[in-house]
Amino acid sequence: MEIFAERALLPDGWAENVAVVLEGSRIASVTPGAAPAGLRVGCLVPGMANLHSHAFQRGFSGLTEARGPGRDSFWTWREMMYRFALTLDPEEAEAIAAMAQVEMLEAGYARVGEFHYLHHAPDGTAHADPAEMSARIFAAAEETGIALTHLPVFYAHGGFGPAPAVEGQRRFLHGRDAFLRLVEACDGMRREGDVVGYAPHSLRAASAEDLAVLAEALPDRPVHIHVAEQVKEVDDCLAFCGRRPVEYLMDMAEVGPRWCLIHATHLTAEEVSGIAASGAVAGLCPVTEANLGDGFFPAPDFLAQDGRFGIGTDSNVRISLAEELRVLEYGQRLIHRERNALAAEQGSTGEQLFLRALAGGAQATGADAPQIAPGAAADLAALEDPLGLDVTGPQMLDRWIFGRDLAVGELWAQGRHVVTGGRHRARDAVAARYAKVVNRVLAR
Ligand code: NGQ
Ligand code: ZN
Repeated sequence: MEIFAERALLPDGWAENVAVVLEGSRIASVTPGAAPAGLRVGCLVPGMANLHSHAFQRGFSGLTEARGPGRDSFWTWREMMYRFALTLDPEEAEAIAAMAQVEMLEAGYARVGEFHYLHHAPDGTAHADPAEMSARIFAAAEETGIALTHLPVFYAHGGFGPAPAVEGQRRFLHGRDAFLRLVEACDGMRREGDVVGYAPHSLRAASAEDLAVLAEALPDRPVHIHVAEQVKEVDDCLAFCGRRPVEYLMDMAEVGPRWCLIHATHLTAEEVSGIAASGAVAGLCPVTEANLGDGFFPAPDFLAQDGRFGIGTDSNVRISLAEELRVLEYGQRLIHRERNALAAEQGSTGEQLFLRALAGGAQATGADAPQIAPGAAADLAALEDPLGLDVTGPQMLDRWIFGRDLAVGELWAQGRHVVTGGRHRARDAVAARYAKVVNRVLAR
């Protein structure tokens, strides 16, 4: 297929009137200054990887915003989340995942890192096929066309100590051997371009010994872990081992570029430097972190040390790439009472945030370098400006993230042209099935 972009973000900067030819899952050629031919788009940029999602949580988006009897927190939200998680059957989980993926593609994400821990049947026993729930995530990806980095989650304990898991966690649990078999089964489900990593859920759910055994058995894969999201988690870790979560993790594991530290909200200056120097990616989920009352990631210090970050939609309470980047920047503006707080150098804040999140997202999900260049994967998003204002490429990104009017019009994931005119090609069917499923779940 041939695309004609009025402007495109190429590896060495913006170019105009760019012809981009796709062949299968790859970009065959890129020609700036070309004559119009093929599908005309406004502003072509590489498709982003969403590095952290729990797809099933889309199913209760906006439905945990009523205050309970006491003071609500991350932990009271988690109780509600567990109640929802405990009822879903495989078909329902697939329907909800498909809805989330449709919205991700429409938001400009070409790939999702699915941090998947809803493994077993509602009663906690393994399905006849123990990899059934992972297969449902792959099936949703097959339907929606999103590129998948599947991250089966290792979850063995209920807290530091280790403390035993509670009833509400029964669908998440594995011994190490069964978990390794799950990873192997997932390897067999990959389509071209898909990646399988793994994810010890958190330092609460996986011990130092678990981490060491898994690292030995599963080298050379993306490794994701939730860490230091809540103050209580920091306090519990200190009580357990005298060290803070990130400090403890960096001491016991060889945290490097294959690692993605999800949230990493509560950090000392040493921990900020440690993550930045390790080359690991900080997996920031600003919208969910705001929704759950996590706190602020120390982004200015981290970015000043060339720390790498990517964006995740996590709870999927909202699925909007532009909003994630906006909330990330606005949090820092509010704290520091300044503007353009996260731009490392002069120039467009939107462009700088977008490019850094693009690189970090690809690194964390084990994807190819995201670039509009011959031979690269055809992960592409086109931003359309209905007003046709005469502005530069960086201004297009700024208007998309902070302003108004612009939206993702077209999206290709691994060459699959799944979003046209701002809508996913399967949106209607996926949304109708989703609504039916969620109504059924809410009626229980
Ligand atoms: C999760 N979500 O695994 O879905 C977690 C909550 C936990 C976020 N941290 C559960 N946002 O951390 O124990
Ligand atoms: Zn998470």
